[in-house]
Amino acid sequence: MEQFDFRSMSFYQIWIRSFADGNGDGIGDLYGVYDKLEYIASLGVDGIWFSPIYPSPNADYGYDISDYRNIHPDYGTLEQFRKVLDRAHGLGLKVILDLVINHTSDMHPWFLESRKGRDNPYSDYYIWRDPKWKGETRLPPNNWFSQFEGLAWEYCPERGQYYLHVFAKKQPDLNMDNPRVREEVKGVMRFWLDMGVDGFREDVITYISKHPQLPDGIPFLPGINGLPFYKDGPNLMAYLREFRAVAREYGAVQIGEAPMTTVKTALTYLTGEDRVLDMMIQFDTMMADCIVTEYVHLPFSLIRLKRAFSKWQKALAGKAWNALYLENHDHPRVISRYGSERFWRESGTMLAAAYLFQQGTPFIYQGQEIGMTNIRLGSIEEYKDVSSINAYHRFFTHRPKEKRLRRIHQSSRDSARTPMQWSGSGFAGFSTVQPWFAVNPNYPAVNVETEEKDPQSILNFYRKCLRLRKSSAALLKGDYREYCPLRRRLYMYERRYRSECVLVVCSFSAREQAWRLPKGFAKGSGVLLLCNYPEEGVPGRLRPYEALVLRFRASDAPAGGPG
Ligand SMILES: [Ca+2]
Repeated sequence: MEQFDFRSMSFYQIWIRSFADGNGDGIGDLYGVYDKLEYIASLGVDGIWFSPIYPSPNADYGYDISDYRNIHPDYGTLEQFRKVLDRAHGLGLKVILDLVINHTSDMHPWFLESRKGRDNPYSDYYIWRDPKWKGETRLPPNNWFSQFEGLAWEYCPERGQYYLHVFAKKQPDLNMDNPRVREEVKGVMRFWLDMGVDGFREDVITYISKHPQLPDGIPFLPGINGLPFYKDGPNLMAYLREFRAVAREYGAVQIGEAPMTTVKTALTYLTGEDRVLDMMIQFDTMMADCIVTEYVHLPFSLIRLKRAFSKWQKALAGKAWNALYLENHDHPRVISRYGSERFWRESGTMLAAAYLFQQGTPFIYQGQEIGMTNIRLGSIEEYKDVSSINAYHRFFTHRPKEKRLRRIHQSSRDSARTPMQWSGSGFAGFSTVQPWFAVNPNYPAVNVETEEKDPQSILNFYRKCLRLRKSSAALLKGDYREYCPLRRRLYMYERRYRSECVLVVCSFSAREQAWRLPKGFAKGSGVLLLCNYPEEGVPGRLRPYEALVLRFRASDAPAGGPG
């Protein structure tokens, strides 16, 4: 079946537990989602990506699945999901589910069987290895660390073997080399595609094929020392081809999450006759204020961000398609990172313009469109996320508590997981009872209801941007070109298609700064399509975090191909 036109679309990501509580138990659910579908459609997006909604013990909030073919009882039922799906389709929204097949929950029936012994039908569904012995001491099969907590191996006395978990202990890695496991994956895909789901976002999909020997990793790289032996493994392409064949029958779209991937590697999956993925979620644009993960913090560098933006824009140009995002459930809020909480509205709107007009399909994470910011909880006990809690207890333990907590404030994924702020009333209108997780105290000012009424709000700016993107061939399919890449506080890029040229100018500064049209643009010929300040400014000066979007005829713009 032919694929739908995902390139002209944009998607809204729902992390359901914190989106909207429809049945009054303090937990977001599909009843709440159902009630908010009109709101989502009103943003101008064309689809929804649901982070996992399946049964899960929530060791990693849904990314530890215990049943691939059902809905978590906290979130509703299959029947309610069908209602959401039908209504979403009725509103013209595609629905994409998270496919998490690198690992399951340790409570998945497959694992419960697998751990029992070496001779049952599920014995080889996971990656089991014998211990290494050093005299009387039992050691794990290799020195890999888990990305979430401690070593990547957990001993199971029942089997007398270790199982591999690249993430949390309660997330055993599936053995994708077992053809039966791959058949299970295909069965799961068909189950949801038959129901009418339009595609999948595939969690850490580049990790599913492990090096057959599982050799020791570099010892001094905590967290990711085994990465070279489980990322882009020898059989990955073959397995992705198998899954692609299923998706192709349905015209389903596949978006692969690929931590630490390079453009060169990404292109192998995104191009060629047997293109196995439609888009990839790269992490480079999340690294402008950190190294490898947010927990290793650096001051924000616009140069680094621009380099990441332009690297992907150029490398994929004419060959493949980008997935654009600045936020998701795995990263702190972008205003608190790359913008300014002091210039909250200005930087929140500017950041929208900085990425929504690039080449690619934009993803907007729940709450991003109203400018939600990081939460700063008073103690580590109030945090919920396994990786945040582990980072606090494991690293920099010699430092005073306040400093360690400040690091969590900066880096925790939990900042993306506070309840969605719908209104200024109790619990931010998310629920009628105490929500499962802390509400950001800024909700009386930052919420949907207030921003609906304000034409200058971040919310309405997102709407304007998405509408503009849809109406412009240059923004949808034009070439990308960056100007003044060395300016430390200014990001300027152009999109051009045939006679239309759109120039996007973004200030990343809390102060006024000078700017001028790049050489070759005819002065006074640009039409201002969008600005994030209500009043007109002074020519040649950008106000704090100002964003301008200007349209030119290509004949009034500099010649030359995209640089
Ligand atoms: Ca609920």
